[in-house]
Amino acid sequence: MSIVNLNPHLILLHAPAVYDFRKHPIMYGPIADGVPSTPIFEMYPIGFFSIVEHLEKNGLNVRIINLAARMLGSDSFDAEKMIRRLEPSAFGIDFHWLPHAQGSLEVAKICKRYHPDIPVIFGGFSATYFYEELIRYPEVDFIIRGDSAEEPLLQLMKTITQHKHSSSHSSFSTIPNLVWKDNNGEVRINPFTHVPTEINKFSNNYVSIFKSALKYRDIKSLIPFHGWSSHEWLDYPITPVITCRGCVHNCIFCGGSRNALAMYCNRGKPAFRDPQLITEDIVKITRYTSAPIFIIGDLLQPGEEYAYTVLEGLKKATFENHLVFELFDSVPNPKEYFELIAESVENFNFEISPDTHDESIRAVEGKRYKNSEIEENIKWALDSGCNRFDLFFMIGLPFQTCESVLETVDWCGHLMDKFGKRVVPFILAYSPFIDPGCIAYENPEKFGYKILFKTLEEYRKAMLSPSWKYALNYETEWMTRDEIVDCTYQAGLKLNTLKVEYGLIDWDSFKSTEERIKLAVDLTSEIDEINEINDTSARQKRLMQLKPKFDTMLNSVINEKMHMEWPAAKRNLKIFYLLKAAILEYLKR
Ligand code: B12
Repeated sequence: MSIVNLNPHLILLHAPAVYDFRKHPIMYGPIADGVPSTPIFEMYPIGFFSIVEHLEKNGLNVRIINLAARMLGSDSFDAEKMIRRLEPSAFGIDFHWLPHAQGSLEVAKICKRYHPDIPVIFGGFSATYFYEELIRYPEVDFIIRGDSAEEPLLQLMKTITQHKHSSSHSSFSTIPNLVWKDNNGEVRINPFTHVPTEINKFSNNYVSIFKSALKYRDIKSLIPFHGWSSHEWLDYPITPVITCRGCVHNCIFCGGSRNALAMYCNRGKPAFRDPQLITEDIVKITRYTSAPIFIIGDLLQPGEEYAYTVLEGLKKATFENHLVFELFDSVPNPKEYFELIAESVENFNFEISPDTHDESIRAVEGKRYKNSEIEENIKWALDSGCNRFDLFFMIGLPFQTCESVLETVDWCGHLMDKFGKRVVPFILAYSPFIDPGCIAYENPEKFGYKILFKTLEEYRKAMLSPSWKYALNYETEWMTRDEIVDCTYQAGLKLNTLKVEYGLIDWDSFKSTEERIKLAVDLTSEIDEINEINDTSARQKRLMQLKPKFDTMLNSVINEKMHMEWPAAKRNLKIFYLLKAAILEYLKR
């Protein structure tokens, strides 16, 4: 543990969605109400973990700096000053989620301003989709396309570190999936051939991340989300376990669907990690934390046998962690499945996204299950001992009017009434963007959508809109942007009332959510009025006056974040075991 290498080969930077959000007056609205992060989207891609693991295994030093979380954590944190002091061989910036269009490019500009000779590498889903436009920004040197960047990035980093003192670029042309600029500034697009069909070597291993924290003596920069303080996260370090890359389903609005990934990530079919390895990953994680473990991807996706193998494995282990399972479809044999889960793990929770109560709308979206099947699933899950069953509903669907949305909220009331407090519904709008590459985005007319922005530059600017209404990239034949926003607030108010009625939330929580939604409604009209002002500086001045009010809604608008937290045991992170494992792994090298 003697070396503290302050100049790692690669520094992965995670930008805030908007740079510098602390200075821009923006009402982001409920765009992040369905996820643990704020609308700054401070959570970095989980793929950072497998990138760190793969590169470190191959002798490179990698450090993660979550600039977004550091900036949220402290008003005085100076990202520019921090970047100025860094001296890696390359910077890697994720442009995975489209809302980072403005922030990731601003951070790249800062890297270039202070370090014109250090290469800047982009990667992630949005970088892949918009690669042709992205590579033309002067602050971008390289893009690695695809959902599996580990190996091409390793090859690129080896080439960069070997060529540090030479001007030869020829070896870049053999790196798969790479998009780059040659010495004459010409864009070169290498074949997109690296799409692994097997992902067993990418474990869900968080030890390498803690090893990195030890090495750079910087845990604050690693905090994956809601980094108000590292202590809070240490209390609730929910840990994801990735089961696959790709998906078997084709939900029309999902940028990670089968067709979407075939279209822009060249992925012909999903790759699943072996079920025995999923069990091993989970058991390993339980040694370091007693926090909830979120299994990403429905275990039933590749078939019942896969799910049953994972569960049989878990049955042999003993742990108290709450496991969270996703359902992408209704379970064909719910009684048997939920009973098996109950036999295999002590604490379990579920989530499903029926999106609407209207079965015909759900079918257009690509989800064919019936309400009666959902109710059956909930019943069997709860009867078997499930602690909590979350349901997600969406606004902005084909054929969906605001009336239909409010009927969906009625159905939420029915479910809470029938099943009690363990059933927790959420409602959200597709926001800020319908995912590029998804079926609805690529064939908007077919589904009654109008896509309002197409280029990366339009998205970059959209993120600076004063209110989320103007950032929305779509409207439907059935709802304009105004109606989508208005309906989201109406649905939020109604669901909030039902939640207090059925005892899911307390009075204080009800009141604060109601006040926030009403404030958001008022601010929406005020922003509309301000938008009519022609003089840019007068407009900006008026918006700046509202910024303190906008900032009261950063944490959430229609759903309070704490209601999204899964049940968990106390004293979550077993730091001693984690440190021990990190040190052992460090010594192995
Ligand atoms: C799990 C998941 C989540 C989780 C966890 C996210 C996380 N921390 O990664 C949660 C639920 C929190 C989430 C939130 C959101 N998500 Co999400 N999510 C997924 C999901 C289902 C799986 C992702 C996964 O398994 N990744 C596997 C890991 C191993 O890969 P990876 O993280 O993508 O990283 C690899 C590559 O992308 C690349 N890469 C990534 N970064 C970089 C950087 C560099 C420099 C390089 C070279 C490469 C590189 O290399 C990595 C390793 O190979 C996908 C759908 C899908 N089928 O993929 C949607 C998906 C990625 N999410 C999406 C969206 C829109 C969001 C939200 C913006 C939604 C919202 N409005 O709240 C938020 C953003 C949250 C934030 N940043 O704070 C869209 C993205 C579309 C787009 N182009 O913008 C997707 C495609 C589908 C969807 N609608 O859900 N999400």
